Amino acid sequence: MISVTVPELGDASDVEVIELCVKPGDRVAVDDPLIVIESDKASLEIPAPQAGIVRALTVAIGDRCQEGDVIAELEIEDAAAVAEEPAAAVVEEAAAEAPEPAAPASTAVLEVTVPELGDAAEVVVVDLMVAVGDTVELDQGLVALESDKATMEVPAPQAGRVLELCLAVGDAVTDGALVARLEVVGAASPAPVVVKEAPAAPAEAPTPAKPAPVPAPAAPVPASEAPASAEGDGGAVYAGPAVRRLARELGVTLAGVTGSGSRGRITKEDLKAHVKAQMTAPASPATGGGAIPPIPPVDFERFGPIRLEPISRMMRAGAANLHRSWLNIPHVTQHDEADITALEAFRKSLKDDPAAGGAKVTPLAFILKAVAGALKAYPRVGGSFHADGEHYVLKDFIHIGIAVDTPEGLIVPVLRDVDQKGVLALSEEIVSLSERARARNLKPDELRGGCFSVSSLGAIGGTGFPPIINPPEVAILGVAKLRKAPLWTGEGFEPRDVLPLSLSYDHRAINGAEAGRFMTHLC
Ligand code: CAO
Repeated sequence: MISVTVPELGDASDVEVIELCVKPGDRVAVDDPLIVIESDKASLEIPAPQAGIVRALTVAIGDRCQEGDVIAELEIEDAAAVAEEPAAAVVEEAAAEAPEPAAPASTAVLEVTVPELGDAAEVVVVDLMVAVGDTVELDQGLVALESDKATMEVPAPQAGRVLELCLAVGDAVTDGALVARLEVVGAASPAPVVVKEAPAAPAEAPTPAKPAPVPAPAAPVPASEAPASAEGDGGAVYAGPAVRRLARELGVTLAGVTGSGSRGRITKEDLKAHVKAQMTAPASPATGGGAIPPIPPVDFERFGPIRLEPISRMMRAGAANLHRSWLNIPHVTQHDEADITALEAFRKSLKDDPAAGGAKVTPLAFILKAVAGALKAYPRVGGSFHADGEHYVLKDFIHIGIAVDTPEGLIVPVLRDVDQKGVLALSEEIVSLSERARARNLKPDELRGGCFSVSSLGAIGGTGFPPIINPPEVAILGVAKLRKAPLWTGEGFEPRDVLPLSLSYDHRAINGAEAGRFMTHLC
Protein backbone atom coordinates (compact mmCIF):
# COMPACT_ATOMS: atom_id res chain seq x y z
CA MET A 1 0.00 0.00 0.00
CA ILE A 2 1.30 3.45 -0.78
CA SER A 3 -0.01 6.84 0.23
CA VAL A 4 -0.36 9.31 -2.62
CA THR A 5 0.39 12.89 -1.57
CA VAL A 6 -0.13 16.37 -2.98
CA PRO A 7 2.98 17.22 -5.04
CA GLU A 8 5.06 20.38 -4.85
CA LEU A 9 2.67 23.30 -5.35
CA GLY A 10 5.05 26.05 -6.22
CA ASP A 11 3.65 29.45 -5.26
CA ALA A 12 0.29 28.08 -4.12
CA SER A 13 0.11 27.55 -0.36
CA ASP A 14 -3.04 25.49 -0.50
CA VAL A 15 -5.40 24.16 -3.12
CA GLU A 16 -8.99 23.00 -3.30
CA VAL A 17 -10.11 19.53 -4.31
CA ILE A 18 -12.53 20.12 -7.20
CA GLU A 19 -12.98 16.64 -8.65
CA LEU A 20 -12.56 13.01 -7.61
CA CYS A 21 -11.68 10.96 -10.70
CA VAL A 22 -11.79 7.54 -8.98
CA LYS A 23 -13.54 5.82 -6.12
CA PRO A 24 -12.35 3.18 -3.64
CA GLY A 25 -12.05 -0.15 -5.39
CA ASP A 26 -11.18 1.31 -8.80
CA ARG A 27 -8.21 -0.22 -10.56
CA VAL A 28 -5.90 2.47 -11.98
CA ALA A 29 -2.97 2.44 -14.37
CA VAL A 30 0.16 4.44 -13.72
CA ASP A 31 -0.50 8.17 -14.36
CA ASP A 32 -4.29 7.77 -14.32
CA PRO A 33 -5.71 10.88 -12.63
CA LEU A 34 -6.93 10.32 -9.07
CA ILE A 35 -8.21 13.77 -8.16
CA VAL A 36 -8.15 17.31 -9.57
CA ILE A 37 -7.01 20.19 -7.40
CA GLU A 38 -7.27 23.86 -8.16
CA SER A 39 -5.18 26.78 -7.01
CA ASP A 40 -5.74 30.44 -7.81
CA LYS A 41 -3.91 29.97 -11.05
CA ALA A 42 -4.55 26.53 -12.41
CA SER A 43 -6.08 23.12 -12.06
CA LEU A 44 -3.88 20.11 -11.66
CA GLU A 45 -4.53 16.39 -11.83
CA ILE A 46 -2.76 14.22 -9.26
CA PRO A 47 -1.91 11.00 -11.09
CA ALA A 48 -1.43 7.49 -9.73
CA PRO A 49 2.34 7.04 -9.26
CA GLN A 50 1.95 3.28 -9.89
CA ALA A 51 -0.72 0.94 -11.19
CA GLY A 52 -2.93 -0.46 -8.48
CA ILE A 53 -6.27 -0.46 -6.72
CA VAL A 54 -7.59 2.61 -4.95
CA ARG A 55 -8.14 1.55 -1.37
CA ALA A 56 -9.26 4.92 -0.05
CA LEU A 57 -9.61 8.55 -0.98
CA THR A 58 -8.75 10.62 2.04
CA VAL A 59 -10.12 13.87 0.67
CA ALA A 60 -13.54 15.04 -0.48
CA ILE A 61 -14.64 17.69 -2.98
CA GLY A 62 -14.23 21.10 -1.41
CA ASP A 63 -11.44 20.03 0.96
CA ARG A 64 -8.41 22.29 1.01
CA CYS A 65 -5.02 20.63 1.07
CA GLN A 66 -1.36 21.46 1.01
CA GLU A 67 1.81 20.02 -0.41
CA GLY A 68 2.47 16.62 1.20
CA ASP A 69 -1.12 15.93 2.30
CA VAL A 70 -2.20 12.35 1.71
CA ILE A 71 -5.01 12.22 -0.87
CA ALA A 72 -5.36 8.49 -1.48
CA GLU A 73 -4.18 5.07 -0.44
CA LEU A 74 -3.22 2.85 -3.32
CA GLU A 75 -2.60 -0.86 -3.18
CA ILE A 76 0.09 -1.41 -5.75
CA GLU A 77 -0.62 -3.66 -8.66
CA ASP A 78 1.40 -6.75 -7.77
CA ALA A 79 -0.10 -7.05 -4.33
CA ALA A 80 -3.47 -6.09 -5.76
CA ALA A 81 -3.33 -8.85 -8.34
CA VAL A 82 -2.81 -11.45 -5.61
CA ALA A 83 -5.58 -9.99 -3.52
CA GLU A 84 -8.05 -10.20 -6.43
CA GLU A 85 -11.39 -8.52 -6.81
CA PRO A 86 -13.79 -7.41 -5.38
CA ALA A 87 -11.37 -5.30 -3.45
CA ALA A 88 -13.66 -2.36 -2.71
CA ALA A 89 -16.34 -4.41 -1.03
CA VAL A 90 -13.77 -6.09 1.17
CA VAL A 91 -12.31 -2.78 2.23
CA GLU A 92 -15.66 -1.39 3.15
CA GLU A 93 -16.45 -4.48 5.19
CA ALA A 94 -13.10 -4.31 6.89
CA ALA A 95 -13.83 -0.73 7.89
CA ALA A 96 -17.35 -1.43 9.07
CA GLU A 97 -16.83 -4.64 10.94
CA ALA A 98 -13.53 -4.01 12.69
CA PRO A 99 -11.90 -7.41 12.14
CA GLU A 100 -10.42 -9.45 14.95
CA PRO A 101 -6.99 -8.32 16.11
CA ALA A 102 -5.77 -11.72 14.99
CA ALA A 103 -6.32 -10.76 11.35
CA PRO A 104 -3.23 -9.95 9.31
CA ALA A 105 -1.82 -6.51 9.96
CA SER A 106 -4.32 -4.31 8.14
CA THR A 107 -3.82 -0.60 8.66
CA ALA A 108 -6.17 2.31 8.93
CA VAL A 109 -5.64 6.03 8.83
CA LEU A 110 -7.04 7.90 11.81
CA GLU A 111 -7.68 11.58 11.66
CA VAL A 112 -7.12 13.13 15.08
CA THR A 113 -9.05 16.33 15.62
CA VAL A 114 -9.19 19.08 18.24
CA PRO A 115 -11.68 17.97 20.91
CA GLU A 116 -14.56 20.04 22.22
CA LEU A 117 -13.10 23.21 23.67
CA GLY A 118 -15.81 24.26 26.10
CA ASP A 119 -15.74 28.03 26.63
CA ALA A 120 -12.72 28.70 24.48
CA ALA A 121 -13.73 29.54 20.92
CA GLU A 122 -10.16 29.37 19.66
CA VAL A 123 -6.90 27.92 20.95
CA VAL A 124 -3.33 28.35 19.79
CA VAL A 125 -0.89 25.53 19.04
CA VAL A 126 2.05 26.08 21.39
CA ASP A 127 4.00 22.84 20.95
CA LEU A 128 4.30 19.95 18.51
CA MET A 129 5.16 17.02 20.76
CA VAL A 130 5.85 14.48 18.01
CA ALA A 131 7.27 14.49 14.49
CA VAL A 132 6.15 12.86 11.26
CA GLY A 133 7.28 9.22 11.26
CA ASP A 134 7.28 8.91 15.09
CA THR A 135 5.70 5.85 16.68
CA VAL A 136 3.27 6.90 19.40
CA GLU A 137 1.59 5.11 22.28
CA LEU A 138 -2.06 5.27 23.18
CA ASP A 139 -2.72 8.60 24.98
CA GLN A 140 0.70 10.04 24.13
CA GLY A 141 0.44 13.81 23.63
CA LEU A 142 0.59 14.89 19.99
CA VAL A 143 0.29 18.66 20.25
CA ALA A 144 -0.16 21.16 23.07
CA LEU A 145 -2.85 23.80 22.77
CA GLU A 146 -3.30 26.93 24.80
CA SER A 147 -6.45 28.94 25.35
CA ASP A 148 -6.62 32.19 27.26
CA LYS A 149 -7.17 30.12 30.39
CA ALA A 150 -5.36 26.80 30.12
CA THR A 151 -2.99 24.53 28.25
CA MET A 152 -4.11 21.10 27.06
CA GLU A 153 -2.68 18.20 25.12
CA VAL A 154 -4.37 16.33 22.31
CA PRO A 155 -3.54 12.65 22.96
CA ALA A 156 -3.19 9.83 20.45
CA PRO A 157 -6.47 7.89 20.56
CA GLN A 158 -4.63 4.71 19.52
CA ALA A 159 -1.05 3.57 19.26
CA GLY A 160 0.36 4.06 15.77
CA ARG A 161 2.68 6.03 13.55
CA VAL A 162 2.39 9.74 12.74
CA LEU A 163 1.74 10.07 9.00
CA GLU A 164 1.18 13.79 9.03
CA LEU A 165 1.00 16.73 11.41
CA CYS A 166 -1.58 19.15 10.14
CA LEU A 167 -0.87 22.08 12.46
CA ALA A 168 2.07 24.35 13.09
CA VAL A 169 3.12 26.23 16.20
CA GLY A 170 1.24 29.54 16.29
CA ASP A 171 -1.82 28.27 14.40
CA ALA A 172 -5.11 29.34 15.89
CA VAL A 173 -7.63 26.50 15.74
CA THR A 174 -11.17 25.65 16.80
CA ASP A 175 -13.16 22.48 17.64
CA GLY A 176 -12.80 19.74 15.06
CA ALA A 177 -9.67 21.11 13.36
CA LEU A 178 -7.47 18.35 12.00
CA VAL A 179 -4.43 17.77 14.22
CA ALA A 180 -2.72 14.74 12.71
CA ARG A 181 -3.15 11.62 10.64
CA LEU A 182 -2.05 8.41 12.34
CA GLU A 183 -1.47 5.06 10.73
CA VAL A 184 -2.77 2.46 13.15
CA VAL A 185 -2.86 -1.29 12.97
CA GLY A 186 -6.33 -2.80 12.68
CA ALA A 187 -9.55 -0.93 12.20
CA ALA A 188 -9.93 2.44 13.77
CA SER A 189 -11.78 2.81 17.01
CA PRO A 190 -14.66 5.26 17.05
CA ALA A 191 -14.76 8.50 19.04
CA PRO A 192 -13.00 10.66 19.99
CA VAL A 193 -11.33 10.63 16.58
CA VAL A 194 -12.85 10.86 13.14
CA VAL A 195 -12.10 8.04 10.72
CA LYS A 196 -12.60 9.16 7.16
CA GLU A 197 -11.55 6.01 5.30
CA ALA A 198 -10.14 2.69 6.44
CA PRO A 199 -7.77 1.61 3.71
CA ALA A 200 -7.28 -1.82 5.22
CA ALA A 201 -5.98 -4.64 3.10
CA PRO A 202 -8.48 -7.48 2.56
CA ALA A 203 -8.17 -10.27 5.09
CA GLU A 204 -6.89 -12.70 2.45
CA ALA A 205 -4.27 -10.33 1.12
CA PRO A 206 -0.72 -11.31 1.93
CA THR A 207 0.90 -8.95 4.37
CA PRO A 208 3.73 -7.08 2.70
CA ALA A 209 7.12 -8.23 3.94
CA LYS A 210 7.97 -4.71 5.05
CA PRO A 211 5.72 -1.96 6.33
CA ALA A 212 4.21 -0.09 3.40
CA PRO A 213 6.40 2.76 2.22
CA VAL A 214 4.62 5.98 2.97
CA PRO A 215 6.11 9.01 1.26
CA ALA A 216 6.81 11.37 4.11
CA PRO A 217 4.56 14.35 3.61
CA ALA A 218 6.27 17.68 3.83
CA ALA A 219 5.90 19.11 7.31
CA PRO A 220 3.55 22.05 7.28
CA VAL A 221 5.29 25.38 7.25
CA PRO A 222 4.87 26.99 10.65
CA ALA A 223 2.71 30.03 10.36
CA SER A 224 5.52 32.21 11.58
CA GLU A 225 7.75 30.88 8.82
CA ALA A 226 5.17 31.02 6.07
CA PRO A 227 6.55 32.71 2.99
CA ALA A 228 5.86 36.39 2.86
CA SER A 229 2.86 37.20 0.76
CA ALA A 230 2.96 39.73 -2.04
CA GLU A 231 2.08 42.29 0.60
CA GLY A 232 5.03 41.27 2.68
CA ASP A 233 3.10 40.23 5.74
CA GLY A 234 5.05 37.07 6.51
CA GLY A 235 7.55 36.65 9.27
CA ALA A 236 7.05 38.86 12.26
CA VAL A 237 3.28 38.94 12.53
CA TYR A 238 1.50 36.42 14.73
CA ALA A 239 -1.57 34.99 13.00
CA GLY A 240 -2.98 31.60 12.06
CA PRO A 241 -3.28 30.32 8.50
CA ALA A 242 -6.99 31.15 8.17
CA VAL A 243 -6.33 34.78 9.11
CA ARG A 244 -3.35 34.93 6.74
CA ARG A 245 -5.47 33.50 3.93
CA LEU A 246 -8.24 36.03 4.56
CA ALA A 247 -5.67 38.84 4.65
CA ARG A 248 -4.29 37.71 1.30
CA GLU A 249 -7.80 37.61 -0.17
CA LEU A 250 -8.50 41.10 1.11
CA GLY A 251 -5.10 42.39 0.03
CA VAL A 252 -4.30 43.48 3.60
CA THR A 253 -0.76 43.70 4.98
CA LEU A 254 -0.93 41.96 8.34
CA ALA A 255 2.03 43.94 9.63
CA GLY A 256 -0.28 46.95 9.81
CA VAL A 257 -2.98 45.17 11.84
CA THR A 258 -3.06 45.30 15.63
CA GLY A 259 -3.66 41.89 17.22
CA SER A 260 -5.99 41.62 20.21
CA GLY A 261 -5.35 37.92 20.92
CA SER A 262 -2.97 36.55 23.49
CA ARG A 263 0.62 37.64 22.84
CA GLY A 264 -0.61 40.02 20.14
CA ARG A 265 -2.12 37.32 17.89
CA ILE A 266 -4.24 38.77 15.08
CA THR A 267 -7.77 37.34 14.96
CA LYS A 268 -10.28 37.47 12.11
CA GLU A 269 -12.17 40.12 14.05
CA ASP A 270 -9.00 42.27 14.24
CA LEU A 271 -8.62 41.95 10.49
CA LYS A 272 -12.24 42.86 9.80
CA ALA A 273 -12.03 45.84 12.16
CA HIS A 274 -8.86 46.98 10.38
CA VAL A 275 -10.53 46.80 6.98
CA LYS A 276 -13.59 48.61 8.26
CA ALA A 277 -11.43 51.37 9.70
CA GLN A 278 -9.61 51.73 6.38
CA MET A 279 -12.84 51.83 4.43
CA THR A 280 -14.38 54.51 6.58
CA ALA A 281 -11.28 56.67 6.99
CA PRO A 282 -11.97 60.07 5.47
CA ALA A 283 -9.88 60.78 2.37
CA SER A 284 -8.02 64.06 2.36
CA PRO A 285 -8.40 65.83 -0.98
CA ALA A 286 -5.09 67.57 -0.35
CA THR A 287 -2.96 64.48 0.17
CA GLY A 288 -5.02 61.86 -1.66
CA GLY A 289 -5.13 58.27 -0.41
CA GLY A 290 -7.87 57.09 1.90
CA ALA A 291 -10.42 54.44 1.13
CA ILE A 292 -11.78 53.80 -2.33
CA PRO A 293 -15.47 54.65 -2.30
CA PRO A 294 -17.38 51.42 -2.97
CA ILE A 295 -19.72 51.13 -5.94
CA PRO A 296 -23.22 50.91 -4.46
CA PRO A 297 -25.09 47.65 -5.20
CA VAL A 298 -27.90 47.82 -7.78
CA ASP A 299 -31.14 45.85 -7.88
CA PHE A 300 -30.98 44.94 -11.57
CA GLU A 301 -34.34 43.18 -11.53
CA ARG A 302 -36.00 46.56 -11.26
CA PHE A 303 -35.02 47.13 -14.87
CA GLY A 304 -35.95 43.75 -16.38
CA PRO A 305 -35.43 39.99 -16.05
CA ILE A 306 -31.92 38.84 -15.22
CA ARG A 307 -29.99 35.55 -15.02
CA LEU A 308 -27.18 34.76 -12.58
CA GLU A 309 -24.10 33.02 -13.88
CA PRO A 310 -21.49 31.67 -11.45
CA ILE A 311 -18.06 33.29 -11.66
CA SER A 312 -15.33 30.63 -11.82
CA ARG A 313 -12.74 30.50 -9.07
CA MET A 314 -10.08 31.27 -11.64
CA MET A 315 -11.94 34.38 -12.79
CA ARG A 316 -12.33 35.55 -9.20
CA ALA A 317 -8.68 34.96 -8.41
CA GLY A 318 -7.68 36.66 -11.67
CA ALA A 319 -9.90 39.63 -10.83
CA ALA A 320 -8.22 39.99 -7.42
CA ASN A 321 -4.75 39.83 -9.00
CA LEU A 322 -5.60 42.40 -11.67
CA HIS A 323 -7.16 44.72 -9.12
CA ARG A 324 -4.14 44.43 -6.84
CA SER A 325 -1.78 45.15 -9.69
CA TRP A 326 -3.82 48.09 -10.93
CA LEU A 327 -4.03 49.66 -7.48
CA ASN A 328 -0.44 49.01 -6.38
CA ILE A 329 1.59 49.70 -9.49
CA PRO A 330 1.88 53.09 -11.15
CA HIS A 331 1.29 51.95 -14.74
CA VAL A 332 2.46 53.94 -17.73
CA THR A 333 1.74 52.67 -21.23
CA GLN A 334 3.93 53.46 -24.20
CA HIS A 335 2.46 52.81 -27.67
CA ASP A 336 4.36 52.15 -30.87
CA GLU A 337 4.00 50.46 -34.24
CA ALA A 338 6.34 47.94 -35.81
CA ASP A 339 6.66 47.62 -39.56
CA ILE A 340 6.66 43.82 -39.92
CA THR A 341 6.18 43.60 -43.68
CA ALA A 342 9.32 41.49 -44.22
CA LEU A 343 8.56 39.34 -41.19
CA GLU A 344 5.02 38.63 -42.44
CA ALA A 345 6.30 37.69 -45.90
CA PHE A 346 8.76 35.29 -44.31
CA ARG A 347 6.14 33.86 -41.92
CA LYS A 348 3.71 33.22 -44.76
CA SER A 349 6.46 31.53 -46.79
CA LEU A 350 6.83 29.01 -43.93
CA LYS A 351 3.36 27.62 -44.70
CA ASP A 352 4.72 25.96 -47.86
CA ASP A 353 8.19 25.29 -46.48
CA PRO A 354 8.69 21.58 -45.75
CA ALA A 355 11.36 22.57 -43.19
CA ALA A 356 8.57 24.06 -41.06
CA GLY A 357 6.86 20.65 -40.96
CA GLY A 358 3.37 22.19 -41.17
CA ALA A 359 3.77 23.95 -37.80
CA LYS A 360 1.24 26.67 -36.97
CA VAL A 361 3.45 29.77 -36.93
CA THR A 362 1.70 32.97 -35.86
CA PRO A 363 3.26 36.41 -35.36
CA LEU A 364 3.39 35.66 -31.62
CA ALA A 365 6.43 33.36 -31.89
CA PHE A 366 8.38 36.13 -33.67
CA ILE A 367 7.16 38.68 -31.13
CA LEU A 368 8.45 36.49 -28.28
CA LYS A 369 11.79 36.14 -30.02
CA ALA A 370 12.00 39.90 -30.53
CA VAL A 371 11.00 40.56 -26.91
CA ALA A 372 13.75 38.18 -25.76
CA GLY A 373 16.27 40.23 -27.75
CA ALA A 374 14.97 43.49 -26.29
CA LEU A 375 15.07 42.06 -22.75
CA LYS A 376 18.71 41.09 -23.28
CA ALA A 377 19.47 44.64 -24.30
CA TYR A 378 17.36 46.17 -21.47
CA PRO A 379 17.43 43.62 -18.60
CA ARG A 380 15.75 45.97 -16.11
CA VAL A 381 12.52 45.55 -18.08
CA GLY A 382 12.59 41.81 -17.21
CA GLY A 383 13.54 42.44 -13.58
CA SER A 384 11.55 42.56 -10.34
CA PHE A 385 11.64 44.40 -7.06
CA HIS A 386 13.24 42.36 -4.29
CA ALA A 387 10.97 41.61 -1.33
CA ASP A 388 13.42 43.41 0.99
CA GLY A 389 12.44 46.71 -0.64
CA GLU A 390 16.12 47.64 -0.99
CA HIS A 391 17.20 45.75 -4.10
CA TYR A 392 16.19 45.23 -7.68
CA VAL A 393 16.44 41.70 -9.10
CA LEU A 394 18.09 41.32 -12.51
CA LYS A 395 17.60 37.86 -14.01
CA ASP A 396 20.10 35.93 -16.11
CA PHE A 397 17.31 34.03 -17.83
CA ILE A 398 14.56 35.02 -20.20
CA HIS A 399 11.25 33.36 -19.39
CA ILE A 400 8.17 34.98 -20.95
CA GLY A 401 4.50 34.44 -20.06
CA ILE A 402 1.73 34.55 -22.64
CA ALA A 403 -1.84 35.47 -21.74
CA VAL A 404 -4.16 32.68 -22.85
CA ASP A 405 -7.90 33.15 -23.01
CA THR A 406 -9.72 30.08 -21.62
CA PRO A 407 -13.40 29.47 -20.85
CA GLU A 408 -12.52 29.54 -17.13
CA GLY A 409 -10.64 32.83 -17.34
CA LEU A 410 -7.27 34.27 -18.23
CA ILE A 411 -4.18 32.19 -17.53
CA VAL A 412 -0.50 33.00 -18.15
CA PRO A 413 1.74 29.99 -18.87
CA VAL A 414 5.45 30.72 -19.10
CA LEU A 415 7.81 29.80 -21.94
CA ARG A 416 11.29 29.22 -20.56
CA ASP A 417 14.60 30.35 -22.07
CA VAL A 418 12.91 32.02 -25.03
CA ASP A 419 16.24 33.49 -26.15
CA GLN A 420 17.63 29.99 -26.65
CA LYS A 421 14.76 28.61 -28.74
CA GLY A 422 13.94 28.94 -32.40
CA VAL A 423 10.68 30.26 -33.84
CA LEU A 424 9.41 26.77 -34.76
CA ALA A 425 10.08 25.40 -31.28
CA LEU A 426 8.37 28.44 -29.74
CA SER A 427 5.39 28.00 -32.09
CA GLU A 428 4.94 24.40 -30.99
CA GLU A 429 5.22 25.43 -27.36
CA ILE A 430 2.62 28.19 -27.76
CA VAL A 431 0.17 25.68 -29.24
CA SER A 432 0.92 23.06 -26.57
CA LEU A 433 0.71 25.49 -23.63
CA SER A 434 -2.48 27.16 -24.86
CA GLU A 435 -4.18 23.81 -25.53
CA ARG A 436 -3.20 22.52 -22.10
CA ALA A 437 -4.25 25.81 -20.46
CA ARG A 438 -7.70 25.39 -22.00
CA ALA A 439 -7.81 21.74 -20.90
CA ARG A 440 -6.72 22.88 -17.38
CA ASN A 441 -3.78 20.60 -17.65
CA LEU A 442 -0.80 22.85 -16.87
CA LYS A 443 1.75 22.01 -14.20
CA PRO A 444 2.45 24.59 -11.44
CA ASP A 445 5.98 24.98 -12.81
CA GLU A 446 4.59 26.15 -16.13
CA LEU A 447 2.82 29.05 -14.46
CA ARG A 448 5.67 30.75 -12.66
CA GLY A 449 9.07 32.24 -13.13
CA GLY A 450 8.20 34.71 -15.89
CA CYS A 451 10.27 37.88 -16.40
CA PHE A 452 7.78 39.57 -18.70
CA SER A 453 4.37 38.84 -20.25
CA VAL A 454 2.85 39.23 -23.69
CA SER A 455 -0.88 39.64 -24.11
CA SER A 456 -1.84 39.18 -27.74
CA LEU A 457 -5.32 40.19 -28.83
CA GLY A 458 -4.12 40.49 -32.43
CA ALA A 459 -6.19 37.61 -33.71
CA ILE A 460 -9.30 39.26 -32.27
CA GLY A 461 -8.84 42.91 -33.23
CA GLY A 462 -8.26 46.36 -31.82
CA THR A 463 -5.81 49.14 -32.53
CA GLY A 464 -4.13 49.11 -29.11
CA PHE A 465 -4.82 48.66 -25.39
CA PRO A 466 -2.90 49.28 -22.14
CA PRO A 467 -2.32 45.83 -20.61
CA ILE A 468 -2.15 45.36 -16.83
CA ILE A 469 1.22 44.28 -15.40
CA ASN A 470 1.48 40.75 -13.99
CA PRO A 471 3.49 41.18 -10.74
CA PRO A 472 6.20 40.52 -9.68
CA GLU A 473 7.02 41.38 -13.29
CA VAL A 474 7.35 45.08 -14.05
CA ALA A 475 6.31 45.21 -17.69
CA ILE A 476 3.92 43.64 -20.18
CA LEU A 477 3.43 43.96 -23.92
CA GLY A 478 -0.02 44.23 -25.47
CA VAL A 479 -0.26 43.21 -29.12
CA ALA A 480 -3.17 44.44 -31.24
CA LYS A 481 -4.26 43.59 -34.79
CA LEU A 482 -1.85 43.79 -37.65
CA ARG A 483 -3.12 46.12 -40.36
CA LYS A 484 -2.10 47.42 -43.77
CA ALA A 485 -1.21 51.09 -43.52
CA PRO A 486 0.36 53.61 -45.90
CA LEU A 487 3.84 54.41 -44.56
CA TRP A 488 6.03 57.23 -45.80
CA THR A 489 9.27 55.81 -47.22
CA GLY A 490 10.94 59.18 -47.90
CA GLU A 491 9.83 59.13 -51.50
CA GLY A 492 6.21 58.19 -51.29
CA PHE A 493 3.64 56.14 -49.39
CA GLU A 494 3.81 52.36 -49.45
CA PRO A 495 1.33 49.80 -48.13
CA ARG A 496 3.08 48.15 -45.20
CA ASP A 497 2.15 45.56 -42.52
CA VAL A 498 1.95 47.52 -39.29
CA LEU A 499 1.70 45.87 -35.87
CA PRO A 500 0.44 48.03 -32.95
CA LEU A 501 2.34 47.36 -29.72
CA SER A 502 1.68 48.77 -26.23
CA LEU A 503 4.14 48.41 -23.38
CA SER A 504 2.79 48.93 -19.86
CA TYR A 505 5.56 49.34 -17.31
CA ASP A 506 5.92 49.97 -13.60
CA HIS A 507 7.20 53.53 -13.46
CA ARG A 508 8.87 52.85 -10.12
CA ALA A 509 11.13 50.27 -11.82
CA ILE A 510 11.60 51.71 -15.29
CA ASN A 511 11.78 55.28 -16.37
CA GLY A 512 10.14 56.57 -19.53
CA ALA A 513 13.39 56.92 -21.47
CA GLU A 514 14.32 53.29 -20.84
CA ALA A 515 10.84 52.09 -21.80
CA GLY A 516 11.05 54.18 -24.97
CA ARG A 517 14.43 52.68 -25.87
CA PHE A 518 13.13 49.18 -25.18
CA MET A 519 10.18 49.75 -27.52
CA THR A 520 12.32 51.24 -30.25
CA HIS A 521 14.65 48.25 -30.02
CA LEU A 522 11.68 45.87 -30.12
CA CYS A 523 10.07 47.53 -33.13
N1 CAO B 1 -2.67 40.49 -36.05
C1 CAO B 1 -3.34 39.82 -36.97
N2 CAO B 1 -3.49 38.49 -36.96
C2 CAO B 1 -2.95 37.81 -35.95
C3 CAO B 1 -2.22 38.45 -34.94
C4 CAO B 1 -2.07 39.85 -35.01
N3 CAO B 1 -1.41 40.53 -34.09
N4 CAO B 1 -1.80 37.52 -34.07
C5 CAO B 1 -2.25 36.34 -34.53
N5 CAO B 1 -2.94 36.52 -35.66
C6 CAO B 1 -3.56 35.50 -36.48
C7 CAO B 1 -2.72 34.26 -36.52
O1 CAO B 1 -1.68 34.37 -37.47
C8 CAO B 1 -3.74 33.22 -36.87
O2 CAO B 1 -4.06 33.30 -38.24
P1 CAO B 1 -3.43 32.29 -39.34
O3 CAO B 1 -3.78 30.93 -38.83
O4 CAO B 1 -4.08 32.70 -40.60
O5 CAO B 1 -1.95 32.53 -39.32
C9 CAO B 1 -4.98 33.70 -36.14
O6 CAO B 1 -4.77 35.08 -35.87
C10 CAO B 1 -5.29 32.96 -34.85
O7 CAO B 1 -4.16 33.00 -33.99
P2 CAO B 1 -4.24 32.30 -32.57
O8 CAO B 1 -4.97 33.17 -31.62
O9 CAO B 1 -4.80 30.94 -32.74
O10 CAO B 1 -2.72 32.12 -32.16
P3 CAO B 1 -1.70 33.17 -31.54
O11 CAO B 1 -0.41 32.46 -31.54
O12 CAO B 1 -1.77 34.49 -32.15
O13 CAO B 1 -2.21 33.34 -30.02
C11 CAO B 1 -2.89 32.75 -27.84
C12 CAO B 1 -2.20 32.29 -29.12
C13 CAO B 1 -2.89 31.60 -26.86
C14 CAO B 1 -2.15 33.92 -27.24
C15 CAO B 1 -4.32 33.18 -28.19
O14 CAO B 1 -5.05 32.07 -28.66
C16 CAO B 1 -5.07 33.81 -27.05
O15 CAO B 1 -5.58 33.17 -26.14
N6 CAO B 1 -5.20 35.17 -27.12
C17 CAO B 1 -5.97 35.92 -26.14
C18 CAO B 1 -5.04 36.54 -25.10
C19 CAO B 1 -5.85 37.44 -24.19
O16 CAO B 1 -6.96 37.15 -23.83
N7 CAO B 1 -5.26 38.58 -23.85
C20 CAO B 1 -5.93 39.56 -23.11
C21 CAO B 1 -5.41 39.57 -21.74
S1 CAO B 1 -5.99 40.92 -20.84
O17 CAO B 1 -7.51 40.55 -20.60
